[in-house]
Amino acid sequence: MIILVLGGSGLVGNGIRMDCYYKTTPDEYIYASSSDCDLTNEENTYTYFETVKPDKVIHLAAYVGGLYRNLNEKVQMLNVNTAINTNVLKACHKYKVNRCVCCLSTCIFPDKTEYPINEEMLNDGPPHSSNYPYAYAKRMLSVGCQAYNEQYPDGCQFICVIPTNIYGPYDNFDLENAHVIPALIHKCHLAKEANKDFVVCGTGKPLRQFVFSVDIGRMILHVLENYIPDTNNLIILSLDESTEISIADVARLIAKEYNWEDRMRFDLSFADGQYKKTADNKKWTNLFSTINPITNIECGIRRTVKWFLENKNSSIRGVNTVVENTTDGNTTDGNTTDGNITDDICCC
Ligand code: GFB
Repeated sequence: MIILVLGGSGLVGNGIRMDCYYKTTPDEYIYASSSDCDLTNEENTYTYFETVKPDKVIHLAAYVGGLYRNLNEKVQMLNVNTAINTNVLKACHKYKVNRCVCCLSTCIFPDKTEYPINEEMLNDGPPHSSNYPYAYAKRMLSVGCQAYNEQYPDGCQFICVIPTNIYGPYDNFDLENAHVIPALIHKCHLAKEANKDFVVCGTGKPLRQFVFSVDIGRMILHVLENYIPDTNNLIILSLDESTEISIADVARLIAKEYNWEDRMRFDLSFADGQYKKTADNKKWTNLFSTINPITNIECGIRRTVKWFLENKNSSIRGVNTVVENTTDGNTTDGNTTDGNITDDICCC
């Protein structure tokens, strides 16, 4: 079997690479980055699928970023993601792929809603104002998956996984565009080096559920292999809602790794974005109780800081490689996966 991982050179693509559980599989995994194929271009996408002839696809390619990139690049978030998703679904159908797992994010759910959020609540209202273009582009991806599944029941089976905030090695650590954990790891590192304050954006009050990239990699592989489609092909991937943590506490865990807690302060001139998006993982635990995310936030942050320090002089996105407007799941192009994939990443 050929498993094609689109956006495979990024955070989640490497999470899949680093997962021990499925390493024994006889399948051939192809990790594609935007330097292998421009998925915003229909012809390029078809040519690439014709060449690779994938049996199954894991679709991670997206134009993504943290809160501040979403606030500053609304048009790209909508247009680039819509183009990619349209071409990927068309190609999976045209080249008779038998199963495609697409990756969304819990920011797609309504902002004004009951908590915890579950898979049935997707269209109960608009997403948060800070990221609606990205959220609607991802909602349209789930609409596309449903439409193909209903019109071509014997065709490619499309499934959508919906992770909470993901973090880990091989992330984008760009100071402006990155998500909160990689951005703060980079900022705290620079602050300590320069003997300056470690500045956290906003009030630190918002709450998030974080899941480690290797755990998400395993969960996605499990869905690819074992998920039996039901009426609603959506499944939230998350730790339990009791693991929800404030941004201030996350920042403290990062500062602790640098022994720089006393120099932490908040810059209230920055936006807080969505206050919370508490997700319910009951559908997952009911279906797959044996495969649960195992990495707690303390351990995950310690491993990500360790990876950052070990690789800061080689190619880390957003640190010493220019973050181009690529679509590899917020990665820069090419050789980021050449970083040393050490097995010690697998066990805490
Ligand atoms: O991870 P993040 O950028 O995304 O930000 P969201 C989370 C929170 O961290 C916000 C605070 O409340 C920020 O104010 N924060 C503090 C920081 N310091 C920093 C910093 O230096 N950088 C960043 N980025 N945040 C995204 C969506 O929302 O979640 C995306 O916009 C995607 O589309 C992603 O869904 C998973 O969790 O707010």
